[in-house]
Amino acid sequence: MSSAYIESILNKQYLQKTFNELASQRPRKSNAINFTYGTSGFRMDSSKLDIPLFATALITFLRSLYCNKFIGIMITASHNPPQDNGFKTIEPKGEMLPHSWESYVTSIANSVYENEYSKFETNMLDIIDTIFKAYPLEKKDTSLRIILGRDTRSSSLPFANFLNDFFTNLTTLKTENVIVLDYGIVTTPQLHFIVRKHTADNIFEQMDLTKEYFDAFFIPFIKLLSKVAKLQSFNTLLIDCANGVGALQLEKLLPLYEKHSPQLKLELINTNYQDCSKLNVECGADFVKTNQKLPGGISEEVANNPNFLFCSLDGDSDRIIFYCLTADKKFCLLDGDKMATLIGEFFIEKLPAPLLESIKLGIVQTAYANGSSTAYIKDVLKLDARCAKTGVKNLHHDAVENFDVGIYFEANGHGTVIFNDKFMQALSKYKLEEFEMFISLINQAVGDAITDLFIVVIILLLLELDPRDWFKKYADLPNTLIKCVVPDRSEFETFDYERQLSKPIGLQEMIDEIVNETNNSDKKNRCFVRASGTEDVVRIYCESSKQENLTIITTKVLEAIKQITNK
Ligand code: NG1
Ligand code: ZN
Repeated sequence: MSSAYIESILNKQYLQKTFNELASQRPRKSNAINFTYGTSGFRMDSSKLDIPLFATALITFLRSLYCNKFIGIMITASHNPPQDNGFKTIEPKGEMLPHSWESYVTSIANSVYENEYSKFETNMLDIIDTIFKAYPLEKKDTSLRIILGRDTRSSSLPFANFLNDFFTNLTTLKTENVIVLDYGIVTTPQLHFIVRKHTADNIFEQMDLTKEYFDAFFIPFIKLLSKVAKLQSFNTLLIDCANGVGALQLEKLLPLYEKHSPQLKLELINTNYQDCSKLNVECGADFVKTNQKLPGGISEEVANNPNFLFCSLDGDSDRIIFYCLTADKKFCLLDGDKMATLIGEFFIEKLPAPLLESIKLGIVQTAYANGSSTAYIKDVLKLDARCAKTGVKNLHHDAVENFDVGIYFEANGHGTVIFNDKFMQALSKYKLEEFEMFISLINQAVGDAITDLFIVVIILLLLELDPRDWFKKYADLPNTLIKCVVPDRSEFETFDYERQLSKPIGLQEMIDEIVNETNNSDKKNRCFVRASGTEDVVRIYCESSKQENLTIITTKVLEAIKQITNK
């Protein structure tokens, strides 16, 4: 396939017309936005997303023709505020867009400003040409296969409608070769599952795959729950749904769950997904992790009830954070680091020693993992702990490349476990029926709040572990994560898995000095700065064994950033 072929099946008039309509509403180059397709796609205030939407649509069109398979687009801005939105594409097997294509989609979005509108067509075709020079393919029996999904935001439906129209009108391919399936409001992990399923089973029409998704993970969950003799430490799990899609999906699941008369009660709060202005507001995984306090919607009586374990999902249900209160009302955060270590511990406890010795089991974290968790993994669990760049895509790759069983989690609660054939073959030699069932709870394709919920609950119940004892496994170092607005965040370049800055020149040396000045004998001060991929800010993370050091360090680092960026 070549760009000439693509050109021959493009409805260029429609493309140009659509583009002109969008571009005419945009500011000219002088006050243009520099769009970046990061690890979580495009994400920003929904009013600015028209060009990124166009770019995402076009790259998805090209990618689908190139792969000749289904490609998904998820419309969501995850934990961001209600006015934001975003898009990311999902590959045929459920993965994220390959890195090189991320730069193509970024170029398409930014080409809008680099050229007069009249030159648009040539420029677009140049980009398409570059892509197909890098990825030549001879086949011509192509078809366009797209799957759409969205979260509950008010801007998500108009974006989905645009995409439906766009794909239907963009090509001169025969209608039977253009398949656009719109799955409506789904969680991000559900859409990954759906795309994967269409690819694996060669399904060409829309089916009830959200039911299949639930069956795949929910049935083993129910079976494992029935093996728990008696609930010991908590009897109710209160799920904060962030007023998002998790509420809609779990409300469907709850009646099925209750039919099994389980001992463990599941209760949902913050379920008002119909009111888009409430999404992630004073609730949800990000709110709880950042503020280290209970979300809105929990009564005093429930908060004080020792039989409750709590958890919060984020806006598109791919992250989850657990928490509980001690008898003296201390808030205990059970975040991604705590989940990764819990799962590691469960594997160590349940797998026979010879099997454990024959495989590589390890944990992948990011620079944001608390230093105490990393020390616990290495010193207590005696597992390999690796650091990857922010974004689950990076953790996933690292886990696949380095481990037979790779547990990966970002501190914010986004992660899962992957295992390879070597592990599955080794496991099959032992008759570990319960453990095999446990394995089937895991959504290996992507971090998934709902399946992570099942995993954690089952581990706690099977290990008879009180959530407060889980919390006590190690004590987090005091830490803080703040944002800083800078003139141009693209000036911040990092190395060493984002733990150090190479640019702006001189800033890393200043940070090192600030960190060393206040270091205690334990040398546990740590501070790093990196540009966010999802917000127009840089993030400053700092941890220390002494709480009072945090303000001292971050205040000085903020001053250093100001000094350097205002030069
Ligand atoms: P950025 O904005 O690049 O820091 C945030 C989270 C990531 C990841 C992405 C995608 C932190 C510090 N960063 O990325 O972990 O979840 O959003 O949602 O939590
Ligand atoms: Zn999310």
